[in-house]
Amino acid sequence: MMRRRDFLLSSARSLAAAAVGTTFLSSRMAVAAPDQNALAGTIALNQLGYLPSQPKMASVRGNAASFVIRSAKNAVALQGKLGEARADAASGDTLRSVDFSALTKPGSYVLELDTGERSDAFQIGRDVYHDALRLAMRSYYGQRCGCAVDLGGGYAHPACHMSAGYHASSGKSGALQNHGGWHDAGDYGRYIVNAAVSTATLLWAWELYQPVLKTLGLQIPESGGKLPDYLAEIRWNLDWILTLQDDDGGVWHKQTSLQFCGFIMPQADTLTSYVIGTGEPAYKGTCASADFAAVMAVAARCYGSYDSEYAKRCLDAARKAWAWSVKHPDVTFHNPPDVGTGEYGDTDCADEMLWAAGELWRTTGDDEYEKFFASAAGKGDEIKIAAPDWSGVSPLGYWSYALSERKDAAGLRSAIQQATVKAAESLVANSNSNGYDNTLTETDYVWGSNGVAGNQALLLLVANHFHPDSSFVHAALNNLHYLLGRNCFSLSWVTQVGTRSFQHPHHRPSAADGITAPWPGLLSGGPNRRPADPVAKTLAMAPPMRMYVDDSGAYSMNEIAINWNAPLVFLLAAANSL
Ligand code: 9MR
Ligand code: ZN
Repeated sequence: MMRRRDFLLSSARSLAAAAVGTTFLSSRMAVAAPDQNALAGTIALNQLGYLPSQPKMASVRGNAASFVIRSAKNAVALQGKLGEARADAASGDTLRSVDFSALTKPGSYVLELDTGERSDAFQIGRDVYHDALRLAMRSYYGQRCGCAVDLGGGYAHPACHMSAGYHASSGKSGALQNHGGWHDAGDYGRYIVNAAVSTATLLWAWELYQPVLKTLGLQIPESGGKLPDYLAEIRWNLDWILTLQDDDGGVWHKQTSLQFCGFIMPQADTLTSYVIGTGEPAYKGTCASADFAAVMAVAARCYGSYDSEYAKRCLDAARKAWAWSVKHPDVTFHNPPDVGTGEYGDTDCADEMLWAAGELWRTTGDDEYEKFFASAAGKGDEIKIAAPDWSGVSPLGYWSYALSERKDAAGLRSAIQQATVKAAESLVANSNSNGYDNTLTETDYVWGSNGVAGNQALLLLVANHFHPDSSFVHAALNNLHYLLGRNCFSLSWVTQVGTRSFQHPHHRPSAADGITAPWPGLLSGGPNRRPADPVAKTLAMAPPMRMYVDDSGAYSMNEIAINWNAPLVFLLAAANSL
């Protein structure tokens, strides 16, 4: 749960950012501080549009007083007044809202203000988010490592990172035959902690929104095989995760090069990809092993009806990783001295253990796991629920326990549900108290704040599962609207989704492929009130939502990552199930 505070960001990382294609970077470096206000328009709404039966709200900066919604034939479909002006602290904007929920007829529309300003066209329809779901999920195929990838449109690369070896910190030496998994983010590293959380989030979406995900076509090499595309794509990552388990059951922390490579295509990165460990016995780490146990326990549930042998393999691996974690409950990971790639450092693995126990119990019903869970869990009011993230996974443990249909001998289910509902209510209150109606508070604008928005939506949707409440669903959808354009930049933070989407992710293939538009379906990390890279640090300090720039060098604001896309897929799966 506790992150290692690594304020000293690896200099290698900064160098990597500086290695962006020279013309591109030098032209950008010639300009002074990037202007984070430059992107703002006047109307901010979900650029894809809205579901017919759900609320439809836009936020407007400036002095408009009334609006009309025009149909594709320019007819007035609805008209009305804007809400009272209110100051929004997160952005510094003064905003009025436009409520056009009364319009339910499917079609293409434009929002027009009495000031003459018009939005881009948006849709009302039941399938408005279907393509976004497909692209956000298909982006994982684009992140595949160790095989050729071809998304079409030139977004392609031959097999990458095939040469692997054991780093001395792993307790082993020599070469290793393994490849696969998903590149973590804009870099080409693969990290068990983050891979496990991301993969489990996607599998959770499968468990809750299966009808929509079962038929989702992803055009991947496995399409047409025995698994639905959704599970086939996820299996690609599970298979690599399995290779990082040692014979004794423990799991190494990560597999990366020693330092980040430059801004080159993956196949051009010939650095050896090392299995990296803690540098001293037992070499594997507790957080990685417990997260591994958790995701493999989830996988055992999801794949059983398609491939019972694979499900058994996942469960056996989960049990072994669990046993190792119980024997080694507090082996934390820090980068060895010669390694400068992402750390995913976490000094407390108790929440990872709780999560693994919850998932293993849900999958198997074995006493051992329930006993551990009951003794590690808070009781009653002590159960604190907040949105999960890569370093804080206790909510996933609690929810897994509470979602199980097994007899609740420990008597915790209702306390977990109540704590979750309480957390959801406070997110709804946040959403009601700011001008863009998202659930973020000012301190939530951290590195990966768009992932926070996604995970808060996930919390709301789980709460809605325990205790159906339309305000939970509305608040979750508000975060989708925020990510797709209802924000202070009127920018969609998903590449190639929406009419004005961000263009310059910190994503090596997008920068190095010679194609102008970035790879599709990727969620930007988003605003970060604590700039932590050389480009971000040139920004003028501003309210937290404004601490963002669409620049591929700004990795603390504009990187993409598998753990941010996963709650987006979850949210889109929910939105497509309404
Ligand atoms: O998402 C991580 C964020 O919470 C941390 O503050 C940040 C700095 O340690 O690292 C982020 O994770 C990065 C990882 O270390 C390497 N791959 C890219 C990830 C996203 O920026
Ligand atoms: Zn690769």
